[in-house]
Amino acid sequence: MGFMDMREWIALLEKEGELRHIRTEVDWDREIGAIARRVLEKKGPALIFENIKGYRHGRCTKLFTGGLGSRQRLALALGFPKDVDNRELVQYVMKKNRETIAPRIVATGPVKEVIVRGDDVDQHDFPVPRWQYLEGGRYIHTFSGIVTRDPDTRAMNVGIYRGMIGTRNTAPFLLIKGGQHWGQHFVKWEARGEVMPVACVLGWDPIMEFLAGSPIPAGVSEWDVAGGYRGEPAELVRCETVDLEVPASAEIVLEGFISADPGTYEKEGPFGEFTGYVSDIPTPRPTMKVTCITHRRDPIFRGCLEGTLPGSYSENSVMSSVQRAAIAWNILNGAGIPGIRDVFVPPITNGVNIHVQIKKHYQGQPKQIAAALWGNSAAQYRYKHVTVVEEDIDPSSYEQVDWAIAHRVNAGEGGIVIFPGIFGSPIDPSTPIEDRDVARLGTGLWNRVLIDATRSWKHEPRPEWGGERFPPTVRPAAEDERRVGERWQEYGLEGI
Ligand SMILES: Cc1cc2nc3c(=O)[nH]c(=O)nc-3n(C[C@H](O)[C@H](O)[C@H](O)COP(=O)(O)O)c2cc1C
Ligand SMILES: [Mn+2]
Repeated sequence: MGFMDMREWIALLEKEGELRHIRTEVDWDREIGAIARRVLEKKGPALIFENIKGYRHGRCTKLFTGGLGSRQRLALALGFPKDVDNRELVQYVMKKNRETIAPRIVATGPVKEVIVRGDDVDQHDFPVPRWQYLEGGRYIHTFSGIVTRDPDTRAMNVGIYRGMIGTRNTAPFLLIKGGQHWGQHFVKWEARGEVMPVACVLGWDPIMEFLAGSPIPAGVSEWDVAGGYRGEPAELVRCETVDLEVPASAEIVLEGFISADPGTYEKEGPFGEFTGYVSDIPTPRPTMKVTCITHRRDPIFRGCLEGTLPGSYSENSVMSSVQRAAIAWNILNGAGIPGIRDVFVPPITNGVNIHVQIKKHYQGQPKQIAAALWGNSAAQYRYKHVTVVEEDIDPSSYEQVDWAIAHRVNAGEGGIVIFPGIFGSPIDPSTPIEDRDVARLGTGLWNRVLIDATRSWKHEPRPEWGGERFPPTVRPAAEDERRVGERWQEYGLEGI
């Protein structure tokens, strides 16, 4: 299942009643972002803005956002009914993440309808929002697939990394050298004394953002995995000015390069981050120099409002709730851990918290689960708090998980385990600033926590508890529930 391009995806949303056109004039400066926030709060539809102040005419007049802003729309993008359950969707993604179909290179495509080079390049030609009033600029890359190539293997990577308009043809990015795949490429290009070629893809099959926003294993090209999801090769065209390939039916592509010379760095930030907090002061960052822009006729700009708050789930958090669960489950399977029943990532946490449901096979299994997750690079920004429950607890129910935490956790007996000083997110506001110093430490440092909310096997099974290690619950006996159910009307309790 896949879409030819973003227009086909928009057409499906329209048919499903999941899209609104906004034809009233709106300002790219703060107003679009505030509308998008309110629509997320109201669990509303995807939006196309068609009348943006200063962009009534010109190169680009439309902006699309919120396509993956609900679980229902994510299900549609993956070819499922809107009400598919977590486990089914996560298991599909686990399988598809491991399938690859290599892309096909084609001579040309709609993305080449207009080509802009050299002095004609001006990123201000696009209706790029300042999404939030505290942000340091207009964030052109919030939902772009950023393409780079490993100079050794030639494999391409596609990741979502935020970038802001600097000057007409420059864009500083949050480029972290450590865990992120383009960061690993950047280090290799730097070692060669060369600049890193970059292509930024705005708007294509939503599978692109779904894959680019979460870690597919290093060395595996997201273009190949996208082919697996689509069931046919992605059709790519060669870029004009860099040795990279991009989808032939993308809306907009910006080509260029990033130098490791700090003299080329420009200031980036503040930005409203996925945590729901606005990041620190503007910081000098690796900066893309744009050499060429190609786009479709009448292109549609694609961006997202980042940042999750209670009651308002960003596109990232909706995607992460499925993708980060699938990635974790594949890691646990790869580690050979038995008995994994379900994995749930609460969308409000973006995968910083994760709940794993198991059939307990042995004492110490929850610690093995936490160790496997924390030992994987996919844990760079995620899986800070791992909670493990047994099969009688629904991991997607806070109430059930909380009950298990209240009555099955013995913190001093290994129920709470802290793993201090391990690699982690540099953008977590709960981490002291000195532990977020990427320049000094190479990454952020986290104190991770396991909450083992499974019943301890150190407790002796007792005959009076039916051979269990924990006492029976207050639930009535099955036969009593049945009898009462049968006589419900007789009691005069029908309708209750
Ligand atoms: C909307 C959005 C914005 C993101 N911004 C950044 C960012 O600025 N820097 C970063 O390193 N990761 C960012 N991420 C997370 C990366 O996309 C994610 O870690 C992904 O795995 C990167 O691709 P890679 O694994 O191929 O490196 C963002 C994700 C989303 C969905
Ligand atoms: Mn990758």
